[in-house]
Formats: sequence, C-alpha cells, structure tokens
Amino acid sequence: MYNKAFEKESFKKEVKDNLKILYRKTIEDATKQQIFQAVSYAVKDVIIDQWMATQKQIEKQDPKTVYYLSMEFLMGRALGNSLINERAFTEVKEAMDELGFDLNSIEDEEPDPALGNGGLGRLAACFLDSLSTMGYPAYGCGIRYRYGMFEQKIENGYQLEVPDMWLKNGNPFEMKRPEYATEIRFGGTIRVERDCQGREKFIQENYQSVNAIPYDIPIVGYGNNVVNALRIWDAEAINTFQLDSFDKGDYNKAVEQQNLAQTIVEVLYPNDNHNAGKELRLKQQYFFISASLQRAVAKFKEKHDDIHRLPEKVVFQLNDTHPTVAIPELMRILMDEEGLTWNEAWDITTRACAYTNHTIMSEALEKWPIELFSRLLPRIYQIVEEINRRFLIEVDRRYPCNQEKVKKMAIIYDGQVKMAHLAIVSGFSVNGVARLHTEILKNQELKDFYEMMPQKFNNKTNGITQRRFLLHGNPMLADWVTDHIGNDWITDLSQIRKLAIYADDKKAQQEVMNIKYQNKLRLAKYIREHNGIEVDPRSIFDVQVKRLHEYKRQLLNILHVMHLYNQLKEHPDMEFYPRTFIFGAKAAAGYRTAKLTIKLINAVADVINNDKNIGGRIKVVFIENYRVSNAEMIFAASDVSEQISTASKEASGTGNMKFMLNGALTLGTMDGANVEIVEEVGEEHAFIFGLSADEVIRFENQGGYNPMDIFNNDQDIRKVLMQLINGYYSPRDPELFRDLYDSLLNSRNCGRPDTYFILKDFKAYAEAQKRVEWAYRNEEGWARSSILNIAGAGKFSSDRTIQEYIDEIWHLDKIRVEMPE
Ligand code: HBZ
Repeated sequence: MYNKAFEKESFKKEVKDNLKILYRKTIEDATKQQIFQAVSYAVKDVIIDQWMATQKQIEKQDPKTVYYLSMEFLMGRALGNSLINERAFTEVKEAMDELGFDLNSIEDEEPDPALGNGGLGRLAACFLDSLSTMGYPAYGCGIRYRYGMFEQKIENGYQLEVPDMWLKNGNPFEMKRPEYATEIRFGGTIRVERDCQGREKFIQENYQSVNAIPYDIPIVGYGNNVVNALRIWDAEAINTFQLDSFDKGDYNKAVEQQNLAQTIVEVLYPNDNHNAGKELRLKQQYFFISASLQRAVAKFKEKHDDIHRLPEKVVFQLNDTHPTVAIPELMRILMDEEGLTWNEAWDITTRACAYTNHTIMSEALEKWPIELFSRLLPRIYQIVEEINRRFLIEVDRRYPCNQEKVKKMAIIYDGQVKMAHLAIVSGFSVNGVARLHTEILKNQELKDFYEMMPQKFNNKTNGITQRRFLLHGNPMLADWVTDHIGNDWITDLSQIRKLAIYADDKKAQQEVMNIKYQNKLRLAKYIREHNGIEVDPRSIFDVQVKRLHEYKRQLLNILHVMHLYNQLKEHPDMEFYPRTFIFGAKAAAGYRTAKLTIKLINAVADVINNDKNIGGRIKVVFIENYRVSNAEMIFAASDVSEQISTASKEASGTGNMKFMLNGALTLGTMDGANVEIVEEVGEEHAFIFGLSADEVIRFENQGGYNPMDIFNNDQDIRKVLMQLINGYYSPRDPELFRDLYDSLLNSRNCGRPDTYFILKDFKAYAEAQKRVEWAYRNEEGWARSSILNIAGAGKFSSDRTIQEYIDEIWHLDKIRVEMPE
C-alpha cells in the first residue's frame, strides 16, 4: 500500500536538493515556506511522470473526454491531498519527521486556492478528484483569478474583507502552457461579406482583444497513476506597448487592451446564489469559455478530420448557467471558423452540451440586458437571437398562438437574455443536484420546459470525495474504519455500510466516541488559538458552517441560542447539557443582512461567553475565515450538523454529507439532499423539523403568512425579538439589529416579512434541539447513531455521482495508466 516513487531516503535528498536549487539554502536555515515549496516540487516531480504517462495513454486510446466548464473550482490545498492520492502521506510524514519537520505544519504553509464561493465550486473540485480516481479523462476549465475568495477578518464583531493573495509565493503545482495561448475578442462590429459561393461570412471589426494563457494544475487520481488537468486561464495584453507610437488611436487602444487584460481575471465575484449582473462578469465568462472551446476544438482536430464527430469524443458540462455562452460560442466556432451550416453546427452543439442547475433562488438567475450583451459579444448575440427565433417557432408549433408560453420560455424577452433558457433549449441534458431539487425544477420552476422536453431532465444527487473529507481530514476515524472493514471504502464508499454491524458493539461505540473526542480537542485548541475562547470538549459541538445567506437561516440558529440563554438566566438550575455553538460563514461583501447576522452572532457570543453566571454551559464561537482547510478539521470534530435551510431553497447541500461521513447527526429540514440522507440513515438517527417544501411553496403561493400572530402569541419568541431592538446585545447602539427585526416582522422593500419562515419554524426547531439534548445524554444511543451515520454515508461519495453522470450523460471511456518499474 505504499508508493515506491516516494522512497524515503531519495525523497529527503530531493527536498534538500530543491532547497539548494530554489533558494541556495540548507535544510537548517530554510524557512517553513521554503520547505513547503521544496517538498511540493519533490511531489510534483513524481506527479509529472504520471501526468506524462496519462497523456501518452490518452494519445494512444483517444477516449471520450469531459470538459467541466466552471467559473469556480474551490480546490483547497494541493500538497496533502496529492500525497493522500499518491498513497504516500505516511511515508512522506515520516521522511519529514526525520528531517525535523511536522508535515501538518508544512501543509499549513500552503495558501488555500479558493477560486470558488461555496458548494458549487467545491462540488467541481470533488468531481475532478473522482474523475481522476475512477480513471476518466477530464479537463476542468476555469479562470486563474489573481485574487480568490476574500480572506475574512472579524474586527469588533464585523466582517472585513482582505484580498486573498494566493499567488504571492507562486504556485508550485501549476504549469504555464504559453504554447496554447489564444486570442479572445470583445466588442466592435460585425461586417457581413459573401464568399464566391454566395455564403455569408461574419467578420468582427474594431474589437478589443486579450490573450488567454492557460495554466495547468494536476489532478491526481487515487493510487492509479491517472493525472488529469485543471486548466485555468490567465489574461495578458495582446500587443505590447508601442511607446514610440504617436498615433493617438493606437495608443488609446493599446492602453485599453492592457487594462482589459489586467482587470478581466483580477477577482472572483464573492456572491453565491446572487447575480449582480456586472459587465465584467460577462467578460470573464466569455473569456474563459472562448479560450477553453477554441482549445478543445483544436485538440479534437489534431486527431480527427471530421468535425461532425465532435460529440463522440467531447462533452461539455456547464456548471450552472455561468458558462452558458459556450453554446453560442461553439456555434460560432463551427460556423464562422469551420465553415459548417447552421443545421450542422446546431446538431453538434446540442449533442455536446449539458447543463446542471444548482439553485431555484430567483435572484441567482442570470439575465443580461440585450444592450450590454450585444455590445460586448456582437456575433454571439446574433447567434443567440437566431437560436431564440428558431426555438419560438417550435414553441408556436407546440402551443399555437400562446403568448403566455412565449413570455415564460423565450430566451430573449423583455430586453433580456435569459441564460438558463438558453442552456435548457440548447443542451441535451438538464439536471438538478438532489432528488427533491430536480422534482421542484420539473414541477415548478422549469415546468414549461419539462412539459415540452421531458427527456432532457434528470437528477444527479451531489456527492463529496471521501479522500479529502475522511482520509485526509479525519485520519483517526479513517484508520478506525479501515481496521474494521478494510480499505476498499477509499475508492468504493458503498463498502462503508459494513460498519453497521458495529453500531451495537460497546467497544466500537467507545472507540468512535473517543476519536470524536480527540478531534474535538484538536478543534478546541484551534479555537483557543484563534478566538481566545476556552470551550469544553465534553460539551455538544453544534456546528453550522456554510456561506451566510438568509435562506440558510443562520439567524434561526442564533435566535435559538438567545432563547436558550434566556431560559438559563430565568431558570439557573434547569437541566441543561453544555453546548458549544460553532458558526463559520463568509457573507458576500455587499450583502447587508448577511453581514449584520455575523455581527449579531459575535455580539451574542460576547455576552454569553463572558457571563460568569451560567457556568460556561453555553459557548458561542464564530470561526474566522471559514474555508476548505479548516472545514476538514471542523467536520471531524462535530456532533451536530445544522442543515436548517427553508425547505425547497437549498438545492442539495454538500456540507451535510461531510458531517455525516464524519459521524455527526443531522439537525435539519426536509430540504435538498437532507431528504436522501435521512432515507439512508433512518429518521430515528437524525433530528428533522419544520415546514416541508410543499408547505413552504403553498404559503408562498398564498403570498406568505403573518408572523405577527407568532410574535403576539409566543412569549419566548417575543422576548428574543425584543432583544434585537432593546440593546440587550448592543447597549451602545440599541438600533443596531433593527433591520434583522424588521426582516422578520415588517414587509421591507415591498417584500413579505419573514420570507424564510424563521418564526414559523422556530418552535419546531427548539423542540428538535431538545430532542438533540436528550439523545446526547444517552451516550450509547448517540454512539450508535453516529456509527450508523458513517455507515449510511456510502451513497454520498462523488464517485457515485460521477458514475451516474458517466452512465447517463457523458458516456466516457475509461483509461488505464501503467508506470514503468
Ligand atoms: O451548489 C450551491 C447550492 O446552493 C447547494 O445547495 C449545492 O449543494 C451546491 C452544489 O450543487 N450553489 C452555489 O454554491 N452557488 C454559487 O456559489 C453561486 C455562485 C455565483 C452565482 C450563483 C451561484 O452567480
């Protein structure tokens, strides 16, 4: 089970050699960062051989390849993960020990590549891990943002955003590929010419352009020598400055192109489930899509003469609507560059593109004003217009003279280009990301499309990679699992079911609880060091970590904490099992309510943590800068997994699966993949509460409900809500949390009050929390449930998800890569 390429003595020598070559340093006087770099280059050295072998095999076999097109890839650190997948972690850890370094602290030198916001970006990263591990050829295609997701600082309880300079020390794992540089054109005008056969030619003039330069990052499969690439594009100005040019027009254009190149890949938009509609965002989208597609077509043509056969070898998966310009861009390449007719190009495009929907939140839907779209992408716009024209003919054939249908389904309507409609009409597959989500798409959000083209719709319930979130993140539990059922679970998580027979085994129960305790000690230490808060590792670790969004209802959680605190104050002698409430969440920089919720959590934490009279029975911790690297440690240490979104709003969730795999019990609504989690583990091993998706949708169709009834009739809730506006948690500024109060009780911005049914679900939530407490008091029962959760997590491997994409959408060919001895 170990990798010969990482033989200890030669590995140590290579680390030392690298220090010499890179930094002119010996191991004694190198900094930790330099050690990290030297180790990473030594690891990369092994990876490169496998990467070349993979390329050679692909060259020989010519398998069908997926291009996973995504604005986001939330990769997390590469060093530890690569070592895990090389099956060399233990070996290298020992080698580093012998050199006098702790591998974990070397890992901490690596910045988290955070080229994503949350679930959607992390899903893309898990998918790449699974694709390589399962031996399928794949490219991830994205943007090399100079600044990834901002670093969150908490100052005086408020979130501050600090630029994430993840490339500051260079990225040892990436490889620049200047030989694949591609020109990308924006703006200008389209002139139509006719060739000798009278065919129209479309010529873009007076455009601005930038060079797209790819950087490849290796994606190492687990123990199989397969290395795919994440290809992220950087922008460079096309013509270097002609400083001697006195032609003013040229000079201005050169400056503009320089600026365009610099701004286009500057920063990741930090919104999740919200579309700000910024021009630069559309530029980013077209930039990486045009580059990726031009390259994919060129690569296909290196081996094939007949472009009509593209869909036999290539499939493009659109990760939400963000990459949807791929559709008209592929049409453009096929018609304007390859000389195909509309019908030929359409046939190819519609067999090569598939779309995944990740949300039903209306504010996330991408719509571009025609003015902006056609100015920035004039030729692309012409093509979208033609796709729309032809589609509306279809609609009219199916629903003659039905303006209602046109209004609801047109790609261009009301002065806007609707990207979801474009993706659905032009792709051969439309999938949701959990069963409930897909049903809502079919029966509500996309009902009209489902009715017209039901064969396109399918579900692919999300998954996560057990290699990062158990094997790397929770080594003690991983070893325990392997001791009991062998190590096949690493590449076949369905095996983990076999643990179920240990659920009633007293020894197994104690071992699992002890591992949890050790992981809680590790997190308690982190909290002591980062927050200066002392938490009791014997208390219940009750955790909600995810992006901050109203629909995810962190506000429900903290209001309930306020309520518990009130009860403890009123009845100091009540029975109460100590709890540590842990939050971690970034708010989009411009999302005021979300940022105010962070402030509230921290204000509540301040008061409760410093109240000597409650004997430390409640602690509240806000973990600063929640990201992939600290997430791994948090999941491992959690008892309770808070998955409390308003039913119907969370498309799937994937954190829920990471908690489960690490033995936490879910406290959640019947939303997203929670439904399937409960189905796998059994409702008696989770704490389910609240309105169902159907009930929420029914209320929404009635125009909401009246939260005032609850406010007037429920003293506990009233007391908590009054504390938002009487200065209880903000004596110097009693009005500070007024907006949160108003969001629950008063209609703001013509919206309904309590849009997310927080007060409506409060009581059910509080009751579910009581059930949690009583369950935890029964240590054996809890341990049993915890083991059954781990045992029930098999379905939620991204390996399973990817197999479904392959069987039902992509139809890829597997590759095998042997390394010479
Ligand atoms: O995608 C998330 C869903 O909210 C979550 O339920 C699901 O599990 C996950 C994977 O399928 N969606 C996102 O994370 N969405 C974004 O981050 C996003 C980013 C930019 C946008 C829109 C959405 O413009």
